[in-house]
Amino acid sequence: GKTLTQEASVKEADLNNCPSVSPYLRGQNKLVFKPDLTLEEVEAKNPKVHRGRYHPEECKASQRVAILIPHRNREKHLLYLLEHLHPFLQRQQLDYGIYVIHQAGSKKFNRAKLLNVGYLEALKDENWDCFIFHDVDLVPENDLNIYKCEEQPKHLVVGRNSTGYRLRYNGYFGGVTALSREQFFKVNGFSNNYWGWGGEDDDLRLRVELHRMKIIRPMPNVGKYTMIFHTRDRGNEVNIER
Ligand code: UD2
Ligand code: MN
Repeated sequence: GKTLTQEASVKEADLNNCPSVSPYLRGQNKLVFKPDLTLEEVEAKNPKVHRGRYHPEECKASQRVAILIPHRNREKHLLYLLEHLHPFLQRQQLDYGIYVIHQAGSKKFNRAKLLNVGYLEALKDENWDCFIFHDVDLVPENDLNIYKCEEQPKHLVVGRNSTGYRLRYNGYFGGVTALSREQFFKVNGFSNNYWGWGGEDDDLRLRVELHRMKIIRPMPNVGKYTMIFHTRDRGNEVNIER
């Protein structure tokens, strides 16, 4: 007879594709951040997540999506983001993995380089189709904001609470972006040379434009985020040479 693994892979292959629009979406959601939230609670609420990964059991997802989060010294923000992001991604019926890329030590922070590292390391696990480059402090408010890649690079943060939900400036490409494996490869990733705050997001936009790609965005009522309040971190001072 068949072994268990053979049986499982046969079943997986037999699954229908997930519908183009997930039946579990809810739209705009009111976010609540509990000050005493613990990692144990987040884990208990997500029994189907294993080592940061999940895939729908009822259907075959169209893309495998890696979420990359640059991180240092933002434990509370990370917890809030994980609490909201896991159910959010599951409602979208995605096959996903969340990677936290931590910068050790106290030298200048380099968000872009961490994300490059994340891209290369994640590809050792799985041939991910799509990468979401995700600030730790931005929580999506609307699950119609789909965490999948498109024909063109996508900027998911049209607006956030602290800027009246308007685009910060023309060409703004910071916060949360979605590029396919090929799109990110084509632009040769981020620059590794931005130490401290700022500039790396505009640099990525220029790379995208130089390769004649066009940035797309969701509708303003969909691309809404709450940025958890913070001041500038020590070790991430403004890069005056940006
Ligand atoms: C803006 C952009 C961000 C990036 C940054 C300039 C938005 C919403 N975000 O964020 O994408 O372009 O400007 O570099 O416009 N981080 C840590 N620990 C630190 C420092 C930074 O984990 O000590 C990570 C964390 O994921 C954080 C991200 O880096 O969200 C960006 O840093 P920020 O939140 O201090 O900068 P902000 O909000 O101006
Ligand atoms: Mn921030």
